[in-house]
Amino acid sequence: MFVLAVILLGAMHSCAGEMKQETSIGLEPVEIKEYQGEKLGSLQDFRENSIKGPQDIDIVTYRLSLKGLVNKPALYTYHEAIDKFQHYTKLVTINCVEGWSVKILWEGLQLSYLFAEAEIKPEAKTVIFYAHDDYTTSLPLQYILDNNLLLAYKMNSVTIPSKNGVPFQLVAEDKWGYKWIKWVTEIELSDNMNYKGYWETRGYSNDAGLNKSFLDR
Ligand SMILES: Nc1nc2c(c(=O)[nH]1)N[C@H]1C(S)=C(S)[C@@H](COP(=O)(O)O)O[C@H]1N2
Ligand SMILES: [Mo]
Repeated sequence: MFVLAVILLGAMHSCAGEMKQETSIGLEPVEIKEYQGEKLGSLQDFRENSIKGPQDIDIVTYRLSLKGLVNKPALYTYHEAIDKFQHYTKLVTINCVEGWSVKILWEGLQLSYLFAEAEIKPEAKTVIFYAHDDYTTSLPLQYILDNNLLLAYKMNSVTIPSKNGVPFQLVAEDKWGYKWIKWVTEIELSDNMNYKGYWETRGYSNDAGLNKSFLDR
């Protein structure tokens, strides 16, 4: 059922007009509005401010790469990644430095399991993420492990729409929105603790803790 929905969604992208009719008959996933008594934000609440605008990713040719300081580099198709690892849900709010925030129920893979599968080398200290729009960011390996960070493919029970980062968006809880990289294509284990991503090289704090100013001083 899920696989079918994804195939139909994929097809919808390429031949919008005809397929739309089909997906609305029972298969269209519905965004949930509440979770365990808590009111959720909506996908409509996000403001699109990505560096190159929404990306159009072909889920059929898409690959997720795990590389760098690992014994077993890996290359997964969308379905391989989703089928191989256990799924987790988390209720987390994303906060953009522009002053808006959205509380979303995220569903995704736990990065620590992808790392375990790739067999991280002891020298690895930092995780660098690369996206389809050439956006990059990084986070300390320890922070990712301590917080069981998710690589999400669903938000509010629907597959992440392309504008919001299909196929994967990082749920970087307790960090400002610019750490929540969308359209993730590559994950590199590195020993470079000073690596700076797109916004970090433009003056935003590399720590990006929500409890601090995002301006690097
Ligand atoms: N690939 C990519 N990921 C990105 C960005 C981007 O420009 N490109 N912008 C970041 C910023 S600044 C924020 S606040 C969040 C916003 O998520 P949204 O675009 O889904 O609202 O995405 C982050 N992830
Ligand atoms: Mo942001």
